[in-house]
Amino acid sequence: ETAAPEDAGDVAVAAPKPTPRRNDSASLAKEIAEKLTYAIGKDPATARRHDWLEAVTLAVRDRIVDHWLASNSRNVQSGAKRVCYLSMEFLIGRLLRDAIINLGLSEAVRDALSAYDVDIDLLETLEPDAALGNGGLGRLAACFAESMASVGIQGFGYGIRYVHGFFRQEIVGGEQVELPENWLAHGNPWEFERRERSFEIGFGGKVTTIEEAGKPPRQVWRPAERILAVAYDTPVVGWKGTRVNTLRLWSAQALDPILLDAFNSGDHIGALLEANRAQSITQVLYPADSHLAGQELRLRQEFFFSSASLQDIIRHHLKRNGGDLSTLPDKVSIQLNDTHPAVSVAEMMRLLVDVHGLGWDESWDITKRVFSYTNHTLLPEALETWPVNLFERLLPRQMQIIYAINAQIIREATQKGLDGAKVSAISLIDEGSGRRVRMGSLAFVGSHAINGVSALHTELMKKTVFNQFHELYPERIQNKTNGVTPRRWLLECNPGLTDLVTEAIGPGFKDDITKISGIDKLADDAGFREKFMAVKLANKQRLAKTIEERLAITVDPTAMFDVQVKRIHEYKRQFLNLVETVALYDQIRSHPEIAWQPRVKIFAGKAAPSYANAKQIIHLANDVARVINADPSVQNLLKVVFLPNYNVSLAELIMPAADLSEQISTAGLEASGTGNMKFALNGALTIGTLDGANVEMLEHIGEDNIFIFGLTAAEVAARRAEGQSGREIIDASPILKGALDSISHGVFGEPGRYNNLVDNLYGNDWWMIAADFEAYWQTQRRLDALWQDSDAWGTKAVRNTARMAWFSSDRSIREYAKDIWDAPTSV
Ligand code: T68
Repeated sequence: ETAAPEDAGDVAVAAPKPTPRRNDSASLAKEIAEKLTYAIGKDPATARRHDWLEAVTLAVRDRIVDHWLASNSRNVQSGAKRVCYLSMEFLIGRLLRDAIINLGLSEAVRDALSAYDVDIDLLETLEPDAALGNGGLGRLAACFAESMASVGIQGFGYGIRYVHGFFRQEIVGGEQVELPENWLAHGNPWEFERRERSFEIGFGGKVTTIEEAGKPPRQVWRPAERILAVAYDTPVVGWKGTRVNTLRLWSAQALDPILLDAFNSGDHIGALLEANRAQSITQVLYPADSHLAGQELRLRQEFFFSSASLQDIIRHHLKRNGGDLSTLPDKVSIQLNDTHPAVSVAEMMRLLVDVHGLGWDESWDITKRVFSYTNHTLLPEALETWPVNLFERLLPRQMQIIYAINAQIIREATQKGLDGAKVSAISLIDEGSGRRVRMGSLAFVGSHAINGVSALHTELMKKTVFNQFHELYPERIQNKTNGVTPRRWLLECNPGLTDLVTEAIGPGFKDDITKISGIDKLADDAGFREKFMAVKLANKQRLAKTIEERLAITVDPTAMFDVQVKRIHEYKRQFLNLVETVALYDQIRSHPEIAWQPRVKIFAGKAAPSYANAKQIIHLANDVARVINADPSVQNLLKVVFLPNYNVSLAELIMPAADLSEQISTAGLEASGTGNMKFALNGALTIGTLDGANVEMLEHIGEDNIFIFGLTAAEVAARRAEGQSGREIIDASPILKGALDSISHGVFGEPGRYNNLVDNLYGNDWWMIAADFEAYWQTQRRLDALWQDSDAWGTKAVRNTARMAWFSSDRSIREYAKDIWDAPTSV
C-alpha cells in the first residue's frame, strides 16, 4: 500500500524518500512531457488532446500524492478522531480544475502548457464528470468531502464505485431519452485500486445458534453467497493542499472470477455467471431521487457498501488501538447520509456481537455513540422501507438483530408510558401495508444525533415523520443547514468574479469566505457595480455561446437570464414556471403596449426514467421552447431554452451566468436546496417560496434582496388537509386559465398531450400550482420592473454575493464537527 500507509508494509526497507515535486512552471512542463512520453507512450508531436489531458492529470496527481502521504502519516501520528461519511452517492464532477486551484497551480500549469501551445481550459473540458449521484444529496456529499479536507478534519468518504453513473440525457423529439453513461471507458487516473484492501460480503443463507457449555449462546451467520468488496481510493484535495483525505469507493468482485470446474466441463458461459452476478452489484447507479427504488439489487448495494465500510473501519481501529473496540466511539464517527446506509446499524451490531464477541448492551452503546444520521426528505414516497420477507431472505441475521433492537426500543417506550398507537408509530416494523422495515426509524434509534438540512426541514421532522421519536428522545434531533463549497462554486466556476473580488478586497476571502462580506459596502459604488455586472455579462455570453452551439438557439446576453436547473419533480414545480412562461407569451402578444422586459427562460434537469409526470414536464418545456422561439412576434422579449444533460459541469457554466434563480418548490417539501445557494453566491437574485434553506437565505440576504412569494408550509398543509381543488382559482384567473387552455388545447403539441398535467390542477391541486400562481405572476412582474433599473438590480446582485458566506459547506462541516462528531478541525 503506497498512498494509504495504515499498516506497516510487508517489507521493511529504509528506502530514500523521493523528493517532493516542485511547483514552478518549468518543472511542470518537464514532467508533463515525461508523463506524455513514459506513462502514455506518446510523442508530443503526435499526442492527441486526451493524451495531454492525461499527462497533465498525472503530473498534478504526483503533487497530490505528496500531500496525501503527508496527511496520512499525520493521521497516524495524531490519532485524532476520524469521521467516516457513508453515502450511496458522491456527485463529484470533474477533478482536474478543482485540484489545480486547490493546490494553487493555476498559473504554473497554464504557463507550462503554453510552451507546447496547449490550452488548459480546453483540456479541462475533456475530463468526464464523475456522476456517481442523482442530485442534491450526492452533490452535498461531494461538497462535504472537500470541506472536510479544507477545514482539516480526518475525513473518509465511503461509497460505491459505480461503473455506470447517472444516465446521459438526450432530448429526441422533445422527449427525454436515457443513455448509459460510461465514465470509466478511458480509465480513471484519479483512482488507486487497493486489491489488498478487500472484504467479504455475505448474502442469504442461515443463522445457527452455537451453544457451548458455560457460555451464552452465540449466533453464527453462514451466508449462501459471498462476494468481495475491493477498495478504490481517490484523493480529496482540500484548500491549499494542506490536507488530502480519502474517498474510498467499493467495487464488487466474485471470490472466484471463473468457476474452473464448469469451464473445464465445457460450460464456458456458466463458468462466468457467478462473477457476473457479483459484479452486477456495483454496475449502475439507481437514477431515482426522492423516490424509493424498492428493488432487491438496491438493498444489496446498500448492504454491500455498508458492510465493507464497517469492516474497514473496525479493522483499522483494532490495528491502531490495541485491539480494543470499546474505544471505537472516541476514535470514529460515522455519518449516515440518509437511510441508504441505515442497515449499518444492524451490521455494526452483528460485527460487534457475533464476530468480535462483545455483549449486546455494550455493543448497542457503542453503536449509538458512533452513528449519526442525516435526513434529506419528508416525502412519504421517498422514505425507505423494505419488505420483511426480502430482508429476511437476503440478510437473515441482520433481520434478527432488527427485531431485537425493536423489542428493546418498545420496552423503553412502554416504560416511559407510551400507549398503543404511539408505540406502533415508533416500531421499526410497519405493519400497515405488508410488513416492512422502516429504515428511517432504524437509523434514528441507532444514532445519538439526527439532523435535518435546514431550519424549517428540521422543525418539520420533529412535527411529522419523527414526531413520536422526538417526544421519546427530545435531545436527539438537531439542525445542520446545508452549504456548498466556495472553491468549486465560486473560485473555480467564476474566475471573473473571483478576480474582481480579489481586486476589491484582497485575496483573504479565498481562505475564509466570511470575508467576502467586505464587498457589501461596494454595492452602492457605481464603479464596482458596473464591473460586477460586466463579469455577469461575460459569463452570460459564455453560456449564450454554449446554447447556440448545442441547440442552435440565439439568445441575447443582455436579456434577463431566468434559470431553473435541478432534478425534474412535481414538488419542485418546473410546471409552475412553464405555466407562467406560457402566460407571459400570451400577455406579450396581447399587450404589446406594456414594457415587457426581455427574458431568456432556461431549464435543465433529468427526470427519473419511471416518473411519467416528470417526463411530461420535460416534454412540455421542449414543446413550449419550440413554439415560442419560432414565433417572430415575441422574439426579442422571450426565449425558452431546455439544455439537455444537466450535470455538475453544466451547472458550473450556468450558475455564474444567471440573473434570476428559480427556487419555487411547494413550501414544506424541499428539504433544503443547495442550487439556491450556488446561484445567490454568484450574484443571482432569487425568486422563491418560504421553503428549505430559502428561509435562512432571506434572513442573511435581507428581504430587499430576495423575492419571496406564495403559501407557507403551514398553509400548504392546511389546504392539503382540506383537499383543495384548483378549479375555483383557475376560473377566477383569466391569465392562468388562458395559459392552461393553450397547454391543453394543443398550442404546444398535440391536443390532449398534457391533459394529465392540467387536469390534475382542476381536480386536486396537490402541488399548489393554481394556488400559488397569482403570487408568482405578480412577483415576476415586480422583477420586470426592477430589471429596468439596472443600478437597483446590480446593488441587489452584489449584496447577494456579499451575504452568502454563511452558506459555505465549511460552516456546515464545522457545525457537524462540533455538535455531532466531537472531532477536531485543523488537524
Ligand atoms: C436532496 N435530496 C433534497 N435525494 O431534495 C434537497 N433520494 O432539498 C437537499 O438540499 C439535498 O438533498 C441535500 O440535503 C436528494 O437529492 C436524492 O437524490 C435521493 C437519491 C436516492 C434516493 C432518494
